[in-house]
Amino acid sequence: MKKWYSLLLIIIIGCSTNDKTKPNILFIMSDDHAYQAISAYDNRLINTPNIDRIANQGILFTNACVTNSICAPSRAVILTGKHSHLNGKIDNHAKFDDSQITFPQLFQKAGYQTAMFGKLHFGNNPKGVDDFFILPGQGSYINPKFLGKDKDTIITGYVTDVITDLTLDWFKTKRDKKKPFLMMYLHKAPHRAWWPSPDKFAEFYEKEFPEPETLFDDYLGRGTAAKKAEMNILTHMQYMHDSKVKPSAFEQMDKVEPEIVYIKSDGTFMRPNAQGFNRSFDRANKEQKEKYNVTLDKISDDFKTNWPKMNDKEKMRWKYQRYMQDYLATISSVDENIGRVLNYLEETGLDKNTIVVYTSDQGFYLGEHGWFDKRFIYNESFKTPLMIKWPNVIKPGTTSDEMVQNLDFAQTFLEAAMIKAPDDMQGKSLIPLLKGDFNKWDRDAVYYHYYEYPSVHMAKRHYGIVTKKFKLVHFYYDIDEWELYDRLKDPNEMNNVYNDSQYKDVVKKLTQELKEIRIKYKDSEELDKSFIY
Ligand code: SGN
Ligand code: CA
Repeated sequence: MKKWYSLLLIIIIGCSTNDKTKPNILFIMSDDHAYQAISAYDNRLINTPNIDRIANQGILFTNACVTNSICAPSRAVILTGKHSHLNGKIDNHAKFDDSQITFPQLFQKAGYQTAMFGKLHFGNNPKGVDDFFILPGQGSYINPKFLGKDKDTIITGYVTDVITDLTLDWFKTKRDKKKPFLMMYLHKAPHRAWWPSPDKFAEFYEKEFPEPETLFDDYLGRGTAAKKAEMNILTHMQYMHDSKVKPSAFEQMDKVEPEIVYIKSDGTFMRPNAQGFNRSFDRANKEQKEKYNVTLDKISDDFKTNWPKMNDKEKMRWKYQRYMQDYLATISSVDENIGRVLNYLEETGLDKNTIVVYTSDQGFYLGEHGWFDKRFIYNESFKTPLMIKWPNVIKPGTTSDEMVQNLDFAQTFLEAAMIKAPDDMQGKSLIPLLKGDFNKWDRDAVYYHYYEYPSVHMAKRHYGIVTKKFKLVHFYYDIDEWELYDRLKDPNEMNNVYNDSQYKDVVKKLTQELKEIRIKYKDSEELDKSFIY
């Protein structure tokens, strides 16, 4: 009998120690989710009650940002804890060197059970995960294909639901209860071309959204980079591919407009945008197509009737509404599906010892400055949503405006799991901020470096330093221009004050700090040149 008691005691102590000492981690990341489209940050566009649960029960970061605002590079920074110039994945095209240590490998080695479902964007064999189903490259919204550990598969359904089903199925049938887990639950939505589920498509088509103040920005207070970028909703967003006007709607139009049809050098014209539309829509089966068609036909009818009468301002407004209807509809699915996973954790009691993180691989423009897409160090693309809940550690309802980056995630998770971080990781663990030890946080500035140019959207190469108050940027490669923004006085970043004499001292001080931070993170002009190809 005595033996039994001691054994029971050992088991109880063993379990509870394990519970307390090794938290589970649920890392949720979406692709291109703007903080403007999360009600915990801003409720003008959409309500996201489930994502908000994470912020309400934990901490919300209002100055969280990325080091390089583009998909695959951001993911490489998160996995390695190193800036792009050191991990080598400077843009979406560079190869990811998978001989590098990534944080999931360290978790796996330390006895965690690890899994990954959804969009990684590179590689077909993610290292350090016991189980995975990842989308090949960008993946598809409708009936997506997945690369699996044992075999590849195509799953019928809408991508956000499917990724969640895979995640929940893993929890229910594969989780090893004796081990803590690291789950990487990675959404494809709301990436371009913003295909919602058929139901959300119909629901959101009926809605109208407020326009941002700077929708009609003429970029006069800015430099060459903003003027030359190809991400304007009026000029660069495509009627078929993005606004989802059916290709057939154009065939019935008697006028050929250069902005919707490309004239080839031999005088014939083609409809390149139809390819994008078809690539997504053709994946739908008969039943799905019928559902989508109800809304698609409404869009096409509206377009055919009204577009010929519209001036440029009206076209901009029309495209903006179409954009928001679809983008936000995809977010609504993300939010509901996150709710399913959070509910599961609560129902099983797993929530008590699980750190839940919600973030995006970068921010996104929702019409601010007339733009969609990302890439720039300017606010909407530089900042990214970040909220973390950790019961009994993070005080519910905390907000922090500290300058934190996706570079910090690896070291934060490793410290939470009491795993030693490699010395060459370049971030800073956020644990003091999570524990409310705000005076133990001593970072004033972060470093940023974007490379992918020339490329789609033509955002020029640049690097810069950002503090809570200022942003100093150097555009280089084919131009040599400097910009300074006063983040507090000019939150919309309408005026470059680099040459304003009032900011002479700020420019001097920040230029020196930028030099120092480049040295600190081991970036240099030589490296800049080595990445020019
Ligand atoms: C595609 C998109 C771009 C987007 C890049 C990179 N065009 O090329 O708008 O900037 O991906 O996105 S699309 O017509 O194919 O939708 S990233 O998130 O993968 O970096
Ligand atoms: Ca992205």
